[in-house]
Amino acid sequence: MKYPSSIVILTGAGISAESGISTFRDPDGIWSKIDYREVATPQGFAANPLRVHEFYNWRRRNVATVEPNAAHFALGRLEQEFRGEFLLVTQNVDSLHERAGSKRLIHMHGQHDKALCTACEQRCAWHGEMSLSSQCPHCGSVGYMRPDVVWFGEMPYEMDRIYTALTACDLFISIGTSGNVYPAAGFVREARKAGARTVELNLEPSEGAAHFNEAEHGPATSIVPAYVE
Ligand code: BJW
Repeated sequence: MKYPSSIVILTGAGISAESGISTFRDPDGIWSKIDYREVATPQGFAANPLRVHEFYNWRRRNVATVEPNAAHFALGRLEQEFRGEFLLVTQNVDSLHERAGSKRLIHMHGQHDKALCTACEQRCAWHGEMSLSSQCPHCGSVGYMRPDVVWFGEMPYEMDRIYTALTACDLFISIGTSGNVYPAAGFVREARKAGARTVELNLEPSEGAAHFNEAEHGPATSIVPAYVE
């Protein structure tokens, strides 16, 4: 294989699974126990904001107890050592990539350790519990805070930057994502249109498996370090 000059990597919940964070659509995943319409849509938040706060408070507490794994660290080292263009796009709202050293990183579905004020539309760091009486540190409004995450029906973040990188990359690697959620699930086709080599590293073939030139199947902590190092 020709040495790549520009790499885009997409990650999903599967890369954090071995750190102890649940995926969404695996048999014991979050959506097998909780209706996504109640906790991951603007309509669910409007109907029952307390339920949504409780869900993300639980997720925040859980992430505080886990560590990045060998796959996160392998991507951190790859970014440091790779001499070309590099962009890591994660759908995950946890902070395990940055804790493993990743810097050129986009959280396209937001971050649960950030909050968004729906009154003034400013963002801020948020590490503790969020409740109906949470106050915005910018405008002082009470009761307008929400987790800074992207729910179904909302526009994922930094799409222009992501598509620009996809159309210029010559290697696209998708790691630990089921390929069910758009627009992320369509990135492999964008990268192929741009002439990139496309690689899937996942426990099992994803929904978009047919669009990849190459695939390795197995746990991320084994196949990611083996592939990138
Ligand atoms: C392992 C492993 C191990 C396990 N090692 N692997 C067509 C085009 C555009 C949009 C749509 C469309 N059709 C429908 C839509 C709308 C919708 C959508 O996609 N719906 C589908 C369900 C059909 N999309 C949206 O609404 C998005 N917005 C949008 O489209 O705006 C308009 C727009 C259009 C065009 C261009 C640009 C914009 C927003 C989607 C927001 C998703 N939000 C969530 C919640 C975020 C906050 C939170 O975390 O709570 O994001 S839902 C959830 O799914 C979360 C994830 O990031 C996302 C993806 O899940 P992921 O990461 O793939 O996890 P799993 O569980 O599905 O898969 C895990 C995989 O890992 C599995 O394959 C396992 O095998 C594997 N695995 N253990 C390696 N140890």
